[in-house]
Amino acid sequence: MSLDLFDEDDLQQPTRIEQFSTQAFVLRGFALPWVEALLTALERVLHESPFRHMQTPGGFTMSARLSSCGALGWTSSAQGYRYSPVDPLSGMPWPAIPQALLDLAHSAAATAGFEHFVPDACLINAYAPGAKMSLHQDKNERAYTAPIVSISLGLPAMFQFGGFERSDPVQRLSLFHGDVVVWGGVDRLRYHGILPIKPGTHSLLGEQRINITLRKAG
Ligand code: MD3
Ligand code: FE
Repeated sequence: MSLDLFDEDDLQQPTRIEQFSTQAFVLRGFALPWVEALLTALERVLHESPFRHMQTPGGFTMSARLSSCGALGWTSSAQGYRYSPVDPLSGMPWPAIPQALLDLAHSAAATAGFEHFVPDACLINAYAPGAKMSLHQDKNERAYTAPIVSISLGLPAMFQFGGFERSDPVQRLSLFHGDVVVWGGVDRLRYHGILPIKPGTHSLLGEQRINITLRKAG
């Protein structure tokens, strides 16, 4: 007699969900089946709207490079941050959000309990080793009822999430290639950031981390 330890059903791992706050979840490896499609889609988006460094309103240069796709993209200047329907680099509308990203975001949001998520803004951050994102709140979106879905690719990162004041204590969480974070509701306005990326080389993405966030901004 043989035990059927490797039944077909076992080949598709169930989603490992880690709840790190009331309405904040990490879906470990959720994006792995989509990675090839995502990288192909990203290549097309970045050809039209390449990564660029942004200036903060305080006059600093952000260490992560940024691009966007969707009806609204993120822009920043001495005047402040805002969502814009036009890419200031090309003078054209941002590229559409690729279908693979819409599907993944919808499915990840539903898995975390947020039904009917239809994003209209997608920010793409590229971190070289040493790049970071200081503690901040995401509060330029009009709809705080919608969640944000974040996809991590490439080098790992140490994510920080805090409270509702910058000075509140922070918890740390490691994010790896293929992890998807979904947060919304009561956790939507928490301060969060990324510690400086450690040097390394990822087998698919090389010396970088890419983070894709899908939002309902308009
Ligand atoms: C917020 N990006 O683009 S997203 C950003 O990994 C941004 O590039 C980071 O912050 C990045 O605005 C982090 C992931 C995230 C995860 C959990 C959160 C943000 C969160 C929980 C509460 C609030
Ligand atoms: Fe953020």
